[in-house]
Amino acid sequence: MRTQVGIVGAGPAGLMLSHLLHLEGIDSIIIENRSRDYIEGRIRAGLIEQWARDLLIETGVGERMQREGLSHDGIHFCFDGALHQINFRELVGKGVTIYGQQEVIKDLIEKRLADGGQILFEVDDVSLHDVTSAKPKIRFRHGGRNEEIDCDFIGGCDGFHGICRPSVPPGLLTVRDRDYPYAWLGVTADVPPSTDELIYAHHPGGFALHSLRSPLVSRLYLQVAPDEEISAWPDDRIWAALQRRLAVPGWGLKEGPILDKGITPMRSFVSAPMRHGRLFLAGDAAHIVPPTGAKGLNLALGDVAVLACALEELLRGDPRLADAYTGTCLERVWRRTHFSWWMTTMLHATPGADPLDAQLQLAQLRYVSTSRAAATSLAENYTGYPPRS
Ligand code: RFL
Ligand code: PHB
Repeated sequence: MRTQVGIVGAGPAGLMLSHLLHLEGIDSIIIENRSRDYIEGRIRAGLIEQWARDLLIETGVGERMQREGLSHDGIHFCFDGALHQINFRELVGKGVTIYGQQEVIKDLIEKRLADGGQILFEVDDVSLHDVTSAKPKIRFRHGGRNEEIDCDFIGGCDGFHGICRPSVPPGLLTVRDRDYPYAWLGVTADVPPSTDELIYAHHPGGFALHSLRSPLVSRLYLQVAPDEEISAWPDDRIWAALQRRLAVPGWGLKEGPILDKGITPMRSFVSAPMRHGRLFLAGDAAHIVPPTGAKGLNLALGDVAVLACALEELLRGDPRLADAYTGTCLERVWRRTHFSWWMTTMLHATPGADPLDAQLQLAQLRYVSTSRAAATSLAENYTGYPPRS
């Protein structure tokens, strides 16, 4: 097989990269180790920044999101037993959209296939070869056969546990990372949301988040220990903890059947450079943020918006954007890594922390909820801004 850009991974990064390249007349093949059903059903992020929403609409994959996505103008913090609203629209003139990542995936797959794009699902044994030569190759098994894609460039979009980042010789990568001493237990519940906007709760018993997926479906998260087993959390224990952590006089959390539950570790991770020869890493393959700032999906889309322009120029013979790729992306990545770390440390109960820490968290929460200057900074970071390339 031969293509201009071989892409490993059909997550938001890989699919959007392929879509943007197609719009510039550049062909690509995506290989994905899971089935289409699996990736279309995998529940993950739900929050799309305004510029990312605009990008999906402008490039022709935002129609269903415009119909079914929920526009939010702000969020609530819950602490000291009360809700405190931060109104982004009023502060920075922008909002966010709630639309499940798996819905973005479905829309992108449908569009890629309608445009004649090639996505090979359920591939195995993927390996990269000759990435520093002019003729890089991707080898894999598909349908019981050994296959090879010859390409000009490789998009390494295979997420945190993929093979692309480990294909860079270890001595060439600098990694900065932190594992947080907690995880999130996330549930999707068949019950109308009890809130119009997301609620981020700080509570001595641990963080909780009330998000949503539609007018009929709620999405909720609880801070748990990093080594917690899901079997230790039957549904009634989950609801009891959510009721305790989200308790506000005069407001009630509605309960319903839990459709899906899982535990996600919390981690900050940035690896640099994001390019090695003709391999370009994008999205979770290069960096991870804890989900408290709702940045991971948006960062993945930002990387590939930069990468698509860089590859287009490179194929025309101009290397400048490609040479700047790591620097351009990492500037945004570090800003969002900081914001995600800040939200995370402000909102979670750290096991064994000095009582002083809890008071500092509350002081910070009261400050962002009452100071227009502090709230504006939060709003600017939360609603995000487009990548520049
Ligand atoms: P993905 O989505 O992990 O996609 C990588 C794809 O590559 C495939 N793959 C391979 N394919 C071929 N060969 C191999 N060897 C392969 N190895 C892996 C995988 O099957 C997969 O299909 O990475 P990408 O595209 O970089 O996208 C990143 C986002 O998925 C991620 O950052 C977000 O989901 C993070 N995140 C959130 N981000 C937001 O912007 N807003 C949110 O509200 C938000 N909430 C969340 C989140 C992530 C969560 N979890 C479960 C990690 C909430 C949660 C709970
Ligand atoms: C979600 O709806 O899944 C979600 C929303 C906001 C976050 C994290 C996850 O910060």
